[in-house]
Amino acid sequence: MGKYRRHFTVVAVLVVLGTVFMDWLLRTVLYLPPEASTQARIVDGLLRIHIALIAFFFSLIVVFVAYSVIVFRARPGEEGDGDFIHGHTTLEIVWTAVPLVIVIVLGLIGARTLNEMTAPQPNEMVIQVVGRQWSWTFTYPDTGITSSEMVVPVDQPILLKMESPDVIHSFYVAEFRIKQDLVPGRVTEVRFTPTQTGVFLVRCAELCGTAHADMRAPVRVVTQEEYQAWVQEQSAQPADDPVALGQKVAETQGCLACHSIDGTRLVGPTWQGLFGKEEALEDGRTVTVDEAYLYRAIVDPDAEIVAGFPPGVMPQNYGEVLSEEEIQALIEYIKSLQ
Ligand code: HEC
Ligand SMILES: [Cu+2]
Repeated sequence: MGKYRRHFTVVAVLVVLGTVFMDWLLRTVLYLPPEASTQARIVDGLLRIHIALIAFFFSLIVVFVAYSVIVFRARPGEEGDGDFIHGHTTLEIVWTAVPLVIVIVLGLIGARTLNEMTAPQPNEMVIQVVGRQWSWTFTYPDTGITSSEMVVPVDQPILLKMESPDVIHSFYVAEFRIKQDLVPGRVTEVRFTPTQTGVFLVRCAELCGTAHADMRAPVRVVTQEEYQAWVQEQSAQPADDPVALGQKVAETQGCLACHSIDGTRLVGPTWQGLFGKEEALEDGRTVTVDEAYLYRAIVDPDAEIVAGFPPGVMPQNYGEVLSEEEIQALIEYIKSLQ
């Protein structure tokens, strides 16, 4: 060791400098979206610890290798063998114990972070979330409001209870740093407390089929007053206007994720100009679109398949989940889209 002291000192200094540089570099190049929830701050704290450790080990390894290659290289004419070293018990104990301690400590910090993120908060607001192929619906049990966008007051602790009727989806809002799977047959939960007003985006983070990439919904974080105003506005829906009700149902049941109302071809046929049209079917027949056809198309989608569109994609259970009034309202809404 004695004759290498100078080398070790130089290497130690280089490792420290390398760590500081790498830590700075990683924090600069790794783009993180704004922190918009209490959970975001907690997660980013954990991330910072990890980045510092990554910077240290990267620097440790690269500096040792580079220093050895450059300083201890064979000079021209140097033909002899290097020192023969057989094992080093102290070194082996150290490089086993140190990583072990690091992994255990990170595990403990991780567990504490998870606990903090999932801890129940005082006066939580519960929102029921349904994620399906390929849309999101948010229901507020307190007020009975159902919406295709999530609106929440800033600084209000939120508890989401989430369900999926079809396949696995994942609720992910980057600015909140939360991600939680929705698993068919189970209710999964996730908590967050938004700390900034603004519009954020829920994205489905679990590949769930054709229109997975379109499975997005806005989360609007607003002031308490704006939230109250939104609740008023939503509660004052004209329930006796079937077209308005139909539009609402189409938004919240995810119909509009697959059917456009402006002529665009999405996963399913557009609803624009649908009523009264001569529709070509996959089996070669042509039918006139009337109320009875629309009714069948909604409750038993695979009975008649529109030419050029896939069978089995449109959910088969609308006959069970929608009330008769809602189906009639949907038909009125489609009729209004001329
Ligand atoms: C996951 C995608 C998807 C969703 C969600 C969806 N549909 Fe469809 N829909 C389709 C596809 C694909 C077709 C064409 C194949 C067929 O005829 O079944 C279709 C066909 C239809 C048709 C016949 C259209 C035509 O041109 O003749 C109607 C009407 C319809 N859907 C209504 C609805 C209603 C109402 C909802 C919501 C309650 C809904 N759909 C939800 C995919 C979807
Ligand atoms: Cu999904």
